[in-house]
Amino acid sequence: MTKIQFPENFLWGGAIAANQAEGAYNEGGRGLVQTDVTTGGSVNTPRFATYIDKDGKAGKLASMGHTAKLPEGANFAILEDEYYPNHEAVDFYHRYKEDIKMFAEMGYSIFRLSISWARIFPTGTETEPNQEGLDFYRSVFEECRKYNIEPLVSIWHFDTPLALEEKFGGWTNRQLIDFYVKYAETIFNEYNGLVKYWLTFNEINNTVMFLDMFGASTTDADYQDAYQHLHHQFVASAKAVEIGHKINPDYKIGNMICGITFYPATCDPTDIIATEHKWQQGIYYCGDVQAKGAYGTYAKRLWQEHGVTVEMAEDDLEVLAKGKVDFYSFSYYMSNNVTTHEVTDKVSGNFSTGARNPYLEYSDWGWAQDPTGLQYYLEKIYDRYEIPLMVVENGLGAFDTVEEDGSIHDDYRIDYHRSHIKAMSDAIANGVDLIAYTTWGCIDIVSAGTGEMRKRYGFIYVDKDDQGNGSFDRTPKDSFYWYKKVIASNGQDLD
Ligand code: P53
Repeated sequence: MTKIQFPENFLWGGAIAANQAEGAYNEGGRGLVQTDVTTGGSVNTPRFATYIDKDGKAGKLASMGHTAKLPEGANFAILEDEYYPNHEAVDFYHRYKEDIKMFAEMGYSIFRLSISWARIFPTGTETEPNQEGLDFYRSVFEECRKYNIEPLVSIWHFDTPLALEEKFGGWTNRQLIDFYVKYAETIFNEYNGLVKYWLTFNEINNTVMFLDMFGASTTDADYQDAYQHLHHQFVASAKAVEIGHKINPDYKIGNMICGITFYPATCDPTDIIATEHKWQQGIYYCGDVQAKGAYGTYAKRLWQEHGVTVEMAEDDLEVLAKGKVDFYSFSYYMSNNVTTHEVTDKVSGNFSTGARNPYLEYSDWGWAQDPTGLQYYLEKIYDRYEIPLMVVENGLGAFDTVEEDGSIHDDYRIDYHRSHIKAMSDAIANGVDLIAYTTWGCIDIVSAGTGEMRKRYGFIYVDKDDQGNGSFDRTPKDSFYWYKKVIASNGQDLD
């Protein structure tokens, strides 16, 4: 076995997102976002976005999958008899000092969080930013700096202000580019000197990657919207990169891809091609634009397959070429099998689709646990772009049991991280320039996919259940003390 080896200045830490952690959804002048009108779900029940239709009647539509549309004349609404888990989330908004102190105790040198756009520009179109929102994040970043923790800031983590969704129809509307760029420019200026590392769009590729994984309900019109939506986000991201570098040439600005490793389920050559095409559609499509500054050669085929015409402004391609990211970041949870054959043993569970891999174990939510898939992804992507990489999400969503004495023995989570850290070390030994690892949900937060609390990722337990009951008290799990040792030994001590 290769010796575990991480570079001396490797950044260790954890990651959260504003809408899943902060709560305080109607405090500090914050505007609404989609998760504020989204109910809780479970592994088999979708989350629903709630609305009032033009006749004043309440309704709900499945919120994930990106293809559901509000009925004509309806408006998103918070309904009295529904429970919305993100409203309070885990109250990071009021408890960030306590939380960051615990991250520091684990030895973090980096902490990934997102800024909530709607705290800065509540409806997205204001001419002046909301001072209370700016002050909140300043205070969070100062708290990080107190402990020498480098903030890694996601500018957008699935949380476009709801008003932009309703009035402009969201990202299929080109006008969103300017609203986003203004927001990005505002925070680049505001936090100059406090923040160095930025990510433009969290899991930008979800918009297309999951389309054909949700089955036959997807239409060509959905593809048209998805590719247009993405083109606007690419231009917005590229413009933000250029402006960020002008504001501070030392800013390091990255992209963020939902990294799923795709394997052919059989060695039938048609499965090999289908798998390569899935990499192109799901993973490379966005990575190529953001890291190489141009659409891949296969993009035309992808558009043609669904009769898509991406509308571009005259200088868009030039903007993309000038707005290449400084590093490539991604989340990694699982691999997936691709096949052209009929699948009898299908994986179920939210977001995990395709043929079951008999060599792997699956989580309680159906996600394949595959550390070698992480090594594969790291080596493949580094070979393609040769720019520094960051793993900015990785973790195991699992049920935890609190023992009578209050301790939480989460050895399954420790095993998961241990094997993935080894995989990263193997990739580094093979020449990959990996610079950071932020585990997902350093603290328990609301699940994005299911809205559950019981799907826990944290090294810190939060006493809150799926109905919102609990003290919100924080307790270190066994993994907390384990990760502390890992960081202190720069990845050497994984026992
Ligand atoms: P949850 C799907 C597949 C892979 C990652 O997910 C995904 C999703 C969308 O849910 O999202 C990322 O909470 C995302 C985080 C999210 C995390 O993975 O559904 O960036 O916001 O919480 C884990 O278990």
